[in-house]
Amino acid sequence: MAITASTPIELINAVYGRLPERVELGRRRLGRPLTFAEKVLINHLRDAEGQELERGRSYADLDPDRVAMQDATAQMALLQFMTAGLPEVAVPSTVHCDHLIQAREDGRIDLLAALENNSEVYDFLESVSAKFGVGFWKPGSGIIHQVVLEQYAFPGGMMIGTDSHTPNAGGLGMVAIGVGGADAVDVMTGFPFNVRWPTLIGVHLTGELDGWSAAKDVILKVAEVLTVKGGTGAIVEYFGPGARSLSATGKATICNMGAEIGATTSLFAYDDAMGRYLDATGRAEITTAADAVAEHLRADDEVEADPERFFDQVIHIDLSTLEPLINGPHTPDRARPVSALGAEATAEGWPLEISAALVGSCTNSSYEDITRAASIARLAAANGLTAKTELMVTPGSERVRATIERDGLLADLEAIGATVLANACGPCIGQWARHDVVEGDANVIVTSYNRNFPKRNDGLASTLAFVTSPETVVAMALAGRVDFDPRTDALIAADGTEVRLEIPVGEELPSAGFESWGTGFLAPPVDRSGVDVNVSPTSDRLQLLEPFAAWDGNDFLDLPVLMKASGKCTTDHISAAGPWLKYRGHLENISGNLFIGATNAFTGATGEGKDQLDGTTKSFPDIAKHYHQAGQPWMAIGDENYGEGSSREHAAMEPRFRGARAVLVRSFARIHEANLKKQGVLGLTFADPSVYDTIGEDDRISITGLADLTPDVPVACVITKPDGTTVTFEALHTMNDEQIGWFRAGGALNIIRARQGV
Ligand code: MIC
Ligand code: SF4
Repeated sequence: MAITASTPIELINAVYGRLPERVELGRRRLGRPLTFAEKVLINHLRDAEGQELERGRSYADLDPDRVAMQDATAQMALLQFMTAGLPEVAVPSTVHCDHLIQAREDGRIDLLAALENNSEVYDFLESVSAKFGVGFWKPGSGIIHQVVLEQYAFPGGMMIGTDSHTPNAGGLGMVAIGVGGADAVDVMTGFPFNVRWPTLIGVHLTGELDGWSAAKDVILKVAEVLTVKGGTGAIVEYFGPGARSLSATGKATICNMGAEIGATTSLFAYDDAMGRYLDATGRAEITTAADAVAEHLRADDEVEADPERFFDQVIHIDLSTLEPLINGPHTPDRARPVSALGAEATAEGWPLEISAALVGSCTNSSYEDITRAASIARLAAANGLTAKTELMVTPGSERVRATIERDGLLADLEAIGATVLANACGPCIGQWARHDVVEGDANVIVTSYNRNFPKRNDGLASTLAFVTSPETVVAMALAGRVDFDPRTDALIAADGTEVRLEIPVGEELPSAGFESWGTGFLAPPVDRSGVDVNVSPTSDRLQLLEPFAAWDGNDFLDLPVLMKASGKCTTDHISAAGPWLKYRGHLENISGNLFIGATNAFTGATGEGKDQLDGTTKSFPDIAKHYHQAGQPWMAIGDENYGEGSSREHAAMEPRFRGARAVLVRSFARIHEANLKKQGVLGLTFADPSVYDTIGEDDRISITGLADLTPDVPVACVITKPDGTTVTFEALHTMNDEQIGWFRAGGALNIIRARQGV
């Protein structure tokens, strides 16, 4: 299998070759027409005849066409792969270096600094990729999802990626699912990808976007309707005439941010816009191949005619009536029209002044996005205006960056004061050396990113982050205030004249084509026998993994509650990013961030609680370390949608490493629940959510009957209060037989190892 910088047409022909037959089989088995997502899934089933297909219940074994990993998660994924005893990966896989570049000065200088500061990790990733036959995209080549969209995604394909925004590739009609590293290891070792057969949410789009409304507003609207947990377990399929009116990159923005509603993935059917994007990115042969099977790369006609019959839920959005929206702070489902933000900010006591404005990220840095944003900047500069706040741009890939530079668009943005950062995640994931504000300074930032959890961008709890489209970010940067509606309000130039912004003008694709491309990709060598992978035993960035111990067969008795989280507890709260990203390859060191962002439900404090062994108050990671050293197993309690956000399996591996036996919550986000299962931690939900309230700081909890763990059968639990009284309750789990096996083995990787005989 040659690992190349793009998906070989032979692979696509093989997928399309079996598609008509699989679609027929799917229609026969389900006895009805199919949605597009169903066609793609059925075409990737390992056992298309035998697999149970009960929505929201059956676990399905699928064979994705490829795996993509970004540097911050690839380290742990590949450290796990290394322990599995295989000579090479079983499916085409790539690593993308994008998360570890810190925004400090500008793109060029920051990239050089990153190459130096992260050399040990980059060398590891490059050599481990070379050793096991993985394609390697060097730092500076771009953000994983943008590079995948430009190079690898294809309509009707299926992939997994160790990043929650992998569904970005749904913009090119791919079923692309974000997973933890252990899931990637399954697929890279030749096992199927196992996921719940999804429920289906249909989003019927009519009308066309106009004025200041952008693709971003579609997903901000959907997130407002569905909330951060409304997509859990579902694939969101967009369809209708409005869907066909959107560019492929606009579709990608919408699918990307489907992660924010917890969806398994989101996708659009193949259409002309996708064909145009494939052609523009040098993949006309894929367009030809897709055109030949186009009828199977969309839902059957009956679906669009009568969607309620086929989807579990249908949302109708008329794009012509969609207003420009902005969401935040702290949660991606809190949207309102841009025009209403000023009043809300005043009522809430949020600052009206903006301290920084950021454009780009994997979500919104397409050619179309930047042309729209630059059109605003050009008009402003021509009228003597500059941004009233710091303005930064993170291009999604070197290909986009070089193209927008060539076409003068970066110059337009720089003319109003923008700084162009590296083609990397940067401030989107806390890689931002920010000096203008400190903790406690209430300040507002606006971004065209996707997440706005507290502390995410700059590590400061006092920063309030709002998410909107790139063009609205630029308009707000020019105003320097959130109470500015670019459609109705005027800006005042230095000479006192009033300037009104015009409607942004975008170009879907560069008329002169994309800049040529080629730098940044390293194919693995043909002869890999001489490649050494070095992990220094004294490194503080990398640490080889020791297998976790198998379950000892005993019930979990009298576990202390190390942490009971109140309210939102995302993976950013459980395992912070920013400065901690440097330890992503060192399980022991990164465990120093365990739960530091979580709100202690007993005290309201952040990141600290009571050590039950010595009665003192300590940081959560210190308590975990103490319990670990003392051999004291423990558990954690969480609220709704626990583990929302990132795919980072560190949020499951750290508790596992420190001795957590169970995590008991009101509800889980999908990827995090899967990550806990994979690592052998019991993920439980309260059968009666009100039991959450009865758990006290000094209570102990026993989880019993574990020898008889059975799918669909609740687990019996007992709370023992400090005065000896007890409360019994039931907890639910979603493990099937195979997953119960992972728990018993002490993690799924131990099963792979056993099968490989290591
Ligand atoms: C994110 O956007 O939160 C990240 C950083 O890309 C994560 C991955 C990670 O934590 O490494 C994600 O989305 O999965
Ligand atoms: Fe990177 Fe941000 Fe995209 Fe995550 S959401 S992949 S941190 S740019």
